[in-house]
Amino acid sequence: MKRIVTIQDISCLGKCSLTVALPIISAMGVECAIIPTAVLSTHTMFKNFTFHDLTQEIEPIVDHWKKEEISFDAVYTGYLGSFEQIEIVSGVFEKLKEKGSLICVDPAMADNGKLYPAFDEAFALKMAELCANADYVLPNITEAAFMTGTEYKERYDEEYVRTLILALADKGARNVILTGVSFEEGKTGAMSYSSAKGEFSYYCHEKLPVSYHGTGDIFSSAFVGALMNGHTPYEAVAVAADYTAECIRVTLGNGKEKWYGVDFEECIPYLVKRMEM
Ligand code: PXL
Repeated sequence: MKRIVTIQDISCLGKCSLTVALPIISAMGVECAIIPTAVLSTHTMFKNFTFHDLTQEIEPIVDHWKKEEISFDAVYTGYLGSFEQIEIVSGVFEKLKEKGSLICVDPAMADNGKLYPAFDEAFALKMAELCANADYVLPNITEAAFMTGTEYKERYDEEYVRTLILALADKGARNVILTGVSFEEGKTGAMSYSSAKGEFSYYCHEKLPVSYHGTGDIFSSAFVGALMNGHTPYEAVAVAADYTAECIRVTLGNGKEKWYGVDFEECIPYLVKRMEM
């Protein structure tokens, strides 16, 4: 069985970060070790959330694993809370990276043209440094714009998207998967770029009329799970995109608030079937 480790916070309620990565990756038949970077009562879109930092735990956990000679097929990072955590995680990549292990970075820090409440532009540039060491980076357009100092555009063409991706690839990321890329009404998808091949590819599907919180985490978790199941990067993007869209479709019918997150649990049977296609 493949084994990965994901490094991100536990938002105890609100369906994002570790509470989605762990069940999704496990359901895909991949062992999912975790390094929780902080414990919050909810994600930061709720008011009055509690926060307990676990930065000091990260290195001792990794050092223990090194002594036990544990290895990982992938290291996948999501929401990180501070400059210090990014620095530490960058060192963790060095410690845990072995021949063939993949580094996947989701710079979960912004959406819809805005940084999440805890972050500023300097933080985005620091996150870009972490992305430079990654095999796969999985930003949305807002995150890619902040990390490359590019103007965020709500309406754009293919040239804008390619420029954004190339700017990230130039910083060192080996593969860029830009999510939420839409060129026509009613459709959305992900534009991927491989630096080694110098090739772009685009996977698109139906765009549903609502966007829910936490769907970036769902996409990245399913992408990592599909890669670990031997899918090509293009197929892994397709699995992740179709699963995310299915989660949104199901949640729409359930009448939930959009900041709460999607009912990804209901779609796990779909994900498992979709992986076999
Ligand atoms: O879904 C990304 C995410 C993860 N973790 C925390 C968050 C968010 C987005 O707001 O606040 C704590």
